Amino acid sequence: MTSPRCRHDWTLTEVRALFDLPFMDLVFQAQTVHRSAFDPNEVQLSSLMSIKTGGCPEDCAYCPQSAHYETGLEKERLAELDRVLAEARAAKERGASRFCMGAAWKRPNGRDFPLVLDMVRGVKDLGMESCVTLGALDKEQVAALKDAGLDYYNHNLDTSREHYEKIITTRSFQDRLDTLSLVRESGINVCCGGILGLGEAEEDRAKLLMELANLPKHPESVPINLLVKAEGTPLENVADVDPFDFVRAIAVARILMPTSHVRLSAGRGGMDDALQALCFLAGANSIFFGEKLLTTPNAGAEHDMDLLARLGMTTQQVEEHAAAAE
Ligand code: SAM
Ligand code: DTB
Ligand code: SF4
Repeated sequence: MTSPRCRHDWTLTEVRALFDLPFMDLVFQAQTVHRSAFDPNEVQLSSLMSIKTGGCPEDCAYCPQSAHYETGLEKERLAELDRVLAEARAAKERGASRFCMGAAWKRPNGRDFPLVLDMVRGVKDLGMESCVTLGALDKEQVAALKDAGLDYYNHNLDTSREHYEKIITTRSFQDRLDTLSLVRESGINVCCGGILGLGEAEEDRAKLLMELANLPKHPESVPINLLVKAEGTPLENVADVDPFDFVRAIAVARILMPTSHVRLSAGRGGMDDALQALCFLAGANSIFFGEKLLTTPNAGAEHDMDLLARLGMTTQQVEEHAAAAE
């Protein structure tokens, strides 16, 4: 495998031209790039747990956890350390290499934050990679997470800068970039991606992927979520994404960020096996694995293992992983 060149100067015209390619040409190009950096038959498994559910002050129009909408979700306090580590252990036994803990916060508070640091340490002690997503962070919090041994911080840009303000009004696109740059400077790996199906145009998808690829360093992990429509949110009745357009976005992400793990993220529950296989062909090489995402059902773990076996795919072990070198 020769290391592909990572570019950070993509233009919108170039990215749109990729989206405009005939489907077969695009997927072929993406698979070719994929093979230059990765074993095309290997997939990385991350398991998710919501450590603090609901009651979030942000108004993200897609999110069942926002306090702005009546979604019927029961609000919960921060989970106990023992329960978190029991879930992490179970995820490891099922084959997950990374444990991702999500909190419905705008930013972590002083009372709960030290407890999250204990969770990170506990997950590391199990020999798993750790990831958290806690909202905006300041410099001190980033340093404390790094000290605790955090491997990845998830903080999504979600959509284009222009579409962003139609989806979230309680924070700005720039706020997200600011936290991402603190995380990047600290040496913690960046997990950053977006959601398709927010009523965005194809141009917004191109702009989102261009924004990610033109960051000073590509995020090591790029989750591409398909909106899970949640009752009570403003987007509960938004139009479906054409499945081939979803595959196109995966393929473009792969071409733009050749050495990043592109994660086929939320929304797999509504996809059939053939569509998921197409996503792997287009360069996806990571999934969320386990019965639940944060608050909504995921594709079942048993079914996933069966699907991977039918495709002759293997799972990445923690030891094999080295942060993508650029
Ligand atoms: N509150 C923190 C934040 O927003 O950064 C962390 C948790 S938040 C639930 C993590 C990510 O989940 C969001 O950035 C969004 O991309 C994704 N997400 C939330 N609701 C979703 C949904 N209904 N469908 C797909 N992705 C969703
Ligand atoms: C990401 O990009 N997707 C995950 C994770 N990062 C934290 C979350 C998906 C949430 C889907 C809706 C839910 O289950 O609440
Ligand atoms: Fe809160 Fe995160 Fe949901 Fe937005 S996506 S409402 S910040 S939990």
